[in-house]
Order: sequence, then structure tokens, then C-alpha cells
Amino acid sequence: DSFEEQYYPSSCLVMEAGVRVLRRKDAPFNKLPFGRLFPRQKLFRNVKSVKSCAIVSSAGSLAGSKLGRFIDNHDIVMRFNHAPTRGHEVDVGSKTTIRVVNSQVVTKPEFDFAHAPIFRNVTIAAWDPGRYNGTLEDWLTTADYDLFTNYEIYRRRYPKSRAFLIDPHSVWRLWQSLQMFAGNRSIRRNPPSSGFIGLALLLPHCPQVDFVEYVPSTRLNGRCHYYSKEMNSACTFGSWHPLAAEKLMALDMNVADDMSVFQFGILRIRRPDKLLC
Ligand code: NCC
Repeated sequence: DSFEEQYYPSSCLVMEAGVRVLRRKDAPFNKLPFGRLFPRQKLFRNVKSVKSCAIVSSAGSLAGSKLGRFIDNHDIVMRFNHAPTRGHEVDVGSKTTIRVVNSQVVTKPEFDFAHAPIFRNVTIAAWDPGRYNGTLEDWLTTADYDLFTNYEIYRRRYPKSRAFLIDPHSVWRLWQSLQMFAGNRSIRRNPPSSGFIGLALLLPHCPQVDFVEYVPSTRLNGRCHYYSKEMNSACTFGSWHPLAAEKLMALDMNVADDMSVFQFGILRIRRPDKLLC
């Protein structure tokens, strides 16, 4: 009874966090004019036909990877924040289905969220953690960055857009799953990175997720992003986000062999069978 009973798949923990986007029917938004800005559509279209998904981390070690074609071969491709494809197609591909963006990117003028072409014609899932035990009402006034103003501008400007807000409670539930995985090593009480939030958001909709250059491969080069020259290992191993714990948990879910993970930089995560969880 020992090992098998104690072992609980990490992918089940991630699924149970229930990372999701806010819907019109969710209180208090069902009673607020703001809630009518939420798209009526679901986050993903035709999920039944989705077989494979790629998540492209923004890591510097994607540079020179030549994984573009591999990435574009997936039904859904997820990217983060303002990470570009143009000029980097060979390494990161050109297809983008969804961008997970943090509230700084929605808010800070330099990203020009409401106008920049990079945020158009893709699904957007924006997040802000708010306070750990805050209500959704609190969140509307105490978000770390006021993403609501630009979200409203964007949605009014592009009514047909598919831009969603991630339920902040579900972000903190994911943090709890991470803490559960970490056991008695306590992780800092900061939200998971966009990368891990993205994984948790996508996994319920996708039988198989290839997460590219999240667990660092042997291409590790000290660069923060593939699209800039900035050197900063904290981007890979974490300083504010509990990134190292996230990556250990992701590696725990991985079903690909070492060659795939550490030479090619591809982690493969299968959606767990309901019976398993
Ligand atoms: O850097 P960032 O992340 O946009 O990267 C997106 C996701 O890719 C994974 N990543 C990135 C770099 C790296 N060397 N290794 C990686 O594994 C991570 O999973 C990361 O989440 C974020 O999570 O939203 C973050 O955003 C930036 C920044 O706000 C935006 O890029 C806009 O400039 C944060 N940096 C700062 O605030 C300075 C970063 O901490 C987290």
C-alpha cells in the first residue's frame, strides 16, 4: 500500500486548480456592467478536434533551436506577453492561437495593449493575481496593475475579439497546487509565472501539451528572452515567481525522454485520465 497509494499525479493537481477565465454568469460580474465586456464565446473553439498543443516559453535558449516548424505543427500554439514571432520564425514558428499576458503588459504604455498588432487576431487571456484571499469585488479595485481600463478599451474597440480575463482565484488555487507538490518546502507566496498559468489553462482542453524550452535544455545561454540580448538567469530559475518549483512540477508531469527534454528542449505533458485523478 505504500508507494502507489501515496503517489498522486502532479497533472491531477494542476487540473484540480481549475484555472479558468471569467464568464458573464460569474458573480459579481453577472450584476456589473463590466461583466458584459466578457466574450460570450468559449475560450477555445472546436476543442473536440484538438489533438496537440504547443506552449512556447519566452526563454533565451529558444534562440538557435530551429523548433519553429515543430511548434507550428500543433493545433493550438500558446505564447506569452509581447514575445514576437516575426524575425524569429525559424526558432519559434509563426502560428499563435492564444497569448497569456500579465497585467503589466495590459497596463504599461510601452506595450500599447489596446492597439499593438501583436495582440490582435489572437485569443487573449489576461491575468492579475490581486490579493491572496481577496474577493473578486476587491480585485476590481486592488489589482496589482489596473488591467480593467485597457481591457475595456480593447473590448470596445474590437467587439469581436476573443479577450478574456483569468479568474484570479484560480491563479491562487494553482499556487496552492504548487505548494502541495512542493510538500514541506514552502514556496514564496507569489503567483505562478504566466507560463505555468498557461499550462494549467490549456491542459483541460488538450490531450497532449508540448512545452517548449520551459525546463531548460543544454542550449541554456543565460539570456532572459529569445527576442532580446538581456542576460539574466533569474528569468529561467526565478526570483519573484516560484519558477523553480513550477519547472520541477512540470518535469514531474513529463512523459518524454531525456533526449527530448534536455537536447531538443521539449517537455511533453499528457492530460490525465479522469479516472486517474
Ligand atoms: O518573461 P516573461 O514572463 O514574459 O516570459 C513568459 C514565460 O516564459 C517562461 N520563461 C521566460 C523566460 C525564461 N528565461 N524562462 C522561462 O521559462 C516563464 O514561464 C514565463 O512566465 C510573466 O510570467 O508574465 C513574465 O513577464 C515578465 C514581463 O512582465 C513581461 O515579459 C513584459 O515585459 C516578467 N518580467 C518582469 O516583470 C521584469 C517576468 O518576471 C514574468
